[in-house]
Amino acid sequence: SSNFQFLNIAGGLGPRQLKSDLKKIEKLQFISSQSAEMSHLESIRLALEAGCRWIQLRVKNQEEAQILEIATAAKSLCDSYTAKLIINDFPNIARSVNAHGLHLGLNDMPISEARKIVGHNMIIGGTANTFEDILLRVNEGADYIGLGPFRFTGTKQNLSPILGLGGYDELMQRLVKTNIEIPIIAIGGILPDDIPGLLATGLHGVAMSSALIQSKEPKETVQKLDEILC
Ligand code: 3NM
Repeated sequence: SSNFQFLNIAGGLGPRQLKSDLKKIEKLQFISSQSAEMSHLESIRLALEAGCRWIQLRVKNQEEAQILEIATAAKSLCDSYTAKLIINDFPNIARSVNAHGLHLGLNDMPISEARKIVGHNMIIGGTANTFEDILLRVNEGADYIGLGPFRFTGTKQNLSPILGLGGYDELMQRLVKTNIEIPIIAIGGILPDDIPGLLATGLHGVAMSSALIQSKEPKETVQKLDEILC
């Protein structure tokens, strides 16, 4: 691809660096959601306009054909902002629209299975709530972990037990005692003011939906988040 050529001319990067560049995990992730006021695509446009460059399309309770349609539109929207698009739950859709990544929940197919569908260059993230979930995801070949929920949120149904700051602290401390290195993203009811405390536990970044959608000044919010997360 042209990306490959550019990187080689510019930096003479080898395959290892090239792969890690393709699989770079951003520190701020936006999760799409739908409400009476806003469609998934509108929420994605809001996040992109605000400056977010990592978007997860998370559509629940719709037919796969319909999700494919939304994903196709989301991909061209994200491309026009040079943002990464991650598709929740559907490896075949992630592959069809040539998304940057796939995210799988606790009850979805194993990451190792999904890997056969999407190939080795696609980012795959996995949800976790416990230390055992994290280890399973790592063993299956996840590229990042979404660990949550931080606090109660109405955005996700069937929420796992709430971790709170203490929960992250404990899990991150257990993780440093292993030789596992994987980016961990906190998720679930996170507000901008929570982030410094979360980062102090050793997390890589955060995923947010409602805090961004409900922000009165999304652009200022993302600017502030980027400053905290850099
Ligand atoms: N997963 P908001 S919490 C998609 O705990 C998702 O695994 C969660 O949206 C988990 O920022 C969540 O509005 C919702 O709470 C994130």
